[in-house]
Amino acid sequence: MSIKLITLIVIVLGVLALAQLVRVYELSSKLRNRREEDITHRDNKANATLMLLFMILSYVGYFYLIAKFGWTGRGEAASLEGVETDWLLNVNFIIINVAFFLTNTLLFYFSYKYVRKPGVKAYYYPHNNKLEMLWTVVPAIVLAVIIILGLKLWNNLTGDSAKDAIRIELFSKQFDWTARYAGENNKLGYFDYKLTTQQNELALKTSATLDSAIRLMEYGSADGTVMGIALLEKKLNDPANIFVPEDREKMEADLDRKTRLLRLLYQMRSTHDAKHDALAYDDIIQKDTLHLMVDQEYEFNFRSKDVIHSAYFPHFRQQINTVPGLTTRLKFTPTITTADMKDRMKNPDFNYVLMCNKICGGAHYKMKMIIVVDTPEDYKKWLAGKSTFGDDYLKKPEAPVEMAVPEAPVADTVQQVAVK
Ligand SMILES: [Cu+2]
Repeated sequence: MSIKLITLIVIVLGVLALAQLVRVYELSSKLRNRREEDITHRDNKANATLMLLFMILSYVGYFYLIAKFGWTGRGEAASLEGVETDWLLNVNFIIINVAFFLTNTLLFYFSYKYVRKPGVKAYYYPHNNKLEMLWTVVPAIVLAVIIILGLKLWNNLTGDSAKDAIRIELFSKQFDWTARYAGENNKLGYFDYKLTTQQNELALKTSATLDSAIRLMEYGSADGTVMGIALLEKKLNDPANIFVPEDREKMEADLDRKTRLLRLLYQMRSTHDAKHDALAYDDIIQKDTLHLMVDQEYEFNFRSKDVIHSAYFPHFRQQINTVPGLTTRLKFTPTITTADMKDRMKNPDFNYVLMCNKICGGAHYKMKMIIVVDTPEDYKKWLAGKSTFGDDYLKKPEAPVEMAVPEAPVADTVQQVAVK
């Protein structure tokens, strides 16, 4: 505290002293009968030397940081695709470095060399077509090469994955990740956001989840957090209930919304093919930790429930946005197990990680998932004990809260609308 205060006082006094110095300088100039805008050759030379000194110091700092943190500070890439990404990044870094040293050396050295000298008039040199051509064409070619290489790599990363690639969906929401392994058939089950319920957070589409969602809209949830259409209608139509107009409006809007949703659910149910149920039932849903097998290609499908997030795998050199209403895709093959990487980095606490790289809300910083890259044996051992979505969901399907149903049979009328 006191040190902070003293530092502050010293800074304030320093600024005041500087201001006084400038004032003294101005006064002394006046005494020597010099105008303020007159600049002496000595001033110019001092500035020129400072320019050169600035260049040298910044270069020294640059090389010092590279020596301390490495060429880019990225460490070793832990996936096949990451090695390619690193190669392209290095190409970019080399180009940037060449441009950086060329332009800065010219800028600062020329400021030093061509300092204004007494009696020498500046050479008038307004235009040179050859030079213009040179610094237009060369950067254009370099940029074109970088862009073409980048597009090629990007198309490879987001393009079709190998036939034997394992498919995993990464579901993002504020503020966590959920992984869904495609299970034995290696096909991810279908989903529709309208089927989102407490026990079906990922909104997977099966006959059972469709029925549950329909029952939820009709009869409400067992714990009473969702009011069903039947109860809403009964409440609104009961002459014994007297509502404030705002409350009635709110309830009517809720009823309207739920009736529309129910109609859509019935439509979905009527076109649903029960053959697709199996695709979802064998999916394995995992939170917190994502286990991957070393030297195995993975295809990741990304989904977002709320806002745009960004799935960032720094060690595998991959990143892609997750967008509500749009599935994005990325593939990579991890090449170094977690245990190996701990050895190589000499850090027993090291872990691969998936992070959100888009400021997506208050707890954005917490949105991450540990990734464990296993040997095939360990991976199979880990996977063996996992229950599937079907196991979990069908064992305790969401309660059809039929006891809460009042006598108004809404479902029939809605079904008729759906059929029309
Ligand atoms: Cu996020």
